[in-house]
Amino acid sequence: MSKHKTWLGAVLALAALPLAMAQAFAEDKKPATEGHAPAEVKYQAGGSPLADVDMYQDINPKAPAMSKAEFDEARKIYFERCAGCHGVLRKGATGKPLTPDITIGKGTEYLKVFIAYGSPAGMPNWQTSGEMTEKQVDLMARYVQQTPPTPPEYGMKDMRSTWKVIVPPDQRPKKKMNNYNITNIFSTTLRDTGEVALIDGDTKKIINIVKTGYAVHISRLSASGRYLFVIGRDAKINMIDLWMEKPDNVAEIRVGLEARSVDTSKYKGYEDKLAIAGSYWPPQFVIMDGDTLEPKKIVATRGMVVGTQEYHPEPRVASIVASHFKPEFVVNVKETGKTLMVDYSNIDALKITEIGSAPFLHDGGWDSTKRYFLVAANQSNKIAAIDAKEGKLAALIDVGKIPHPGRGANFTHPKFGPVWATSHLGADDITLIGTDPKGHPQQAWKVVQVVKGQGGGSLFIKSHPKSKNLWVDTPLNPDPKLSQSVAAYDIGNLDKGPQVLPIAQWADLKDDGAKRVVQPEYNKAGDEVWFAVWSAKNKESALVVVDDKTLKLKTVIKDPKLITPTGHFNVHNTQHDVY
Ligand code: DHE
Repeated sequence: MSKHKTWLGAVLALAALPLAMAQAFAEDKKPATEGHAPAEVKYQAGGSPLADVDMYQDINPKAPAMSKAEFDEARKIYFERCAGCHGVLRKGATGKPLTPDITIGKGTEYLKVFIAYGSPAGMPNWQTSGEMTEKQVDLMARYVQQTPPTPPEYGMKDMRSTWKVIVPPDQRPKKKMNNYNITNIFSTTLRDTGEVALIDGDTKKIINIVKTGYAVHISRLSASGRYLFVIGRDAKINMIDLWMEKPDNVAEIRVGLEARSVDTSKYKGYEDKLAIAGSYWPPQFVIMDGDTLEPKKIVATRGMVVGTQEYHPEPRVASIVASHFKPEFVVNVKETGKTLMVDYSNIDALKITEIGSAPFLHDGGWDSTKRYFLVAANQSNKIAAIDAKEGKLAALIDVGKIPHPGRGANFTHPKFGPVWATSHLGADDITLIGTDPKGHPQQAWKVVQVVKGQGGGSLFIKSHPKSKNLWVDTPLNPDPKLSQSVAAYDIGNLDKGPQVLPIAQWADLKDDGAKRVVQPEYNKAGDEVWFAVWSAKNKESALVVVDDKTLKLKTVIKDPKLITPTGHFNVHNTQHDVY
């Protein structure tokens, strides 16, 4: 059934509701998710590891009755399906706030309709899409009227109890013990098995499959390129030593209950000294020892939102990068819209410069000089350019709907000089921003060109200093033709439009299914581009390697162990922030 029809159904059903409820509904026509693309809503509504965590719960006498078993089932569904948009404490993020002061007034019948049929603003139609039963919808309608259960805090004692040094530094190799060209290894996320595949970029052979956290998210490299850090959504960090005969885990820790980001110190004199991870829950970041992961300093990110200066109880830590200009970590806090420049030169007297831009900060990357960090404030449709040298906001730039750059792409535009580019989840725009205030002051921090992409639902864009191409994926576009292909643009002639490569078709997989083509990533030499063809857990997936010069298929990497590959991170390019 189309979204339109389901919405009509909802309106008809609403007509049967008492007048007061319908009025409440009419006043409620501007939900927080207004205008959000279905791709974006689906993307945010990923499962949270908090589903299985014990939480404090009080009883609200005004809320409808629920048995303990019903409450537990509903809580699990909430954290698996709803928390990504509505927030852990239901205070609202991409989705509307769902706190009892709002929901009790609306009542169970109203809420049931909303959950079952969704809204044109982006709330999924959980029942009519078949994803929830009528019984589950009733359960959820009653659940969101209860006081939101609060997950526990997670401090130093908890971290230390999970911290394991598997191979202590003095027992690790003194030199590289393998013959791999480790600078060209790829760390590929195997999302649903909680593992990464380490793949030799030269031979395309799997070196090792390493156990990591749940729904593993990203990999980052230490400044020296020796250690690989992997973080799972369950906030588990694995530290892998690439010098070992067979690279494997040497340390691990759980830094929270839910997380997405990790990085390590890269400033001269601090190489490999410290690591940092940010968590979604609790809202905080932790600085750790760079060769053992021993937790040293935890800093909360709760505080005021930029602009409104209202308190937010759960500002999640999104992207983190290490500055090349100062001994600083650049920590981007989603809900408050603040970038924290965390000076790690003395963590006992920590100095933090707080730079406000716009909510909700998500992902981003350096410009080609690595002085400016460009981060997407995705729900604000803006890119914030942070000047890491001066420690201030260089500019806040309006772009298309829901920018999602990954780390973005840097290249020299034939007319406008150095630019950084982002694609979008909610629009088919590829937006190019001038990044050279000295050489091209007219263009600096301005949108110099918007190139037409294949469609919305894009997550990642990539180029390489040695390449003449710009690659843009569209894995969340509802049209399989787009989600299963990738667009390659000639940087010298962007107006010509892209050459579209049928990557999923080239993978020649034996099963049907989503086969989303996700995240272009270059090899070290910059002459190959790797893509994941991401199928469901029980279906065949692959990595497809394309020749960057000829745009022809080079290799397909298949293995029964390559289950749900998504992101992949080349050691050299990740270590040196090349993109
Ligand atoms: Fe990601 C980066 C959060 C869903 C693949 N993702 C990031 C970053 C954040 C983030 C904050 C930046 C980390 C950094 O740079 O330090 N991602 C989230 C979510 O909150 C979200 C929307 C929902 C969720 O439940 O996690 C989400 N992400 C996804 C996916 O569904 C993707 C496509 C597949 C997967 O593996 O889960 C996905 N995210 C990635 C990848 C990167 C990433 C590959 C790193 C990009 C890069 O080039 O650095």
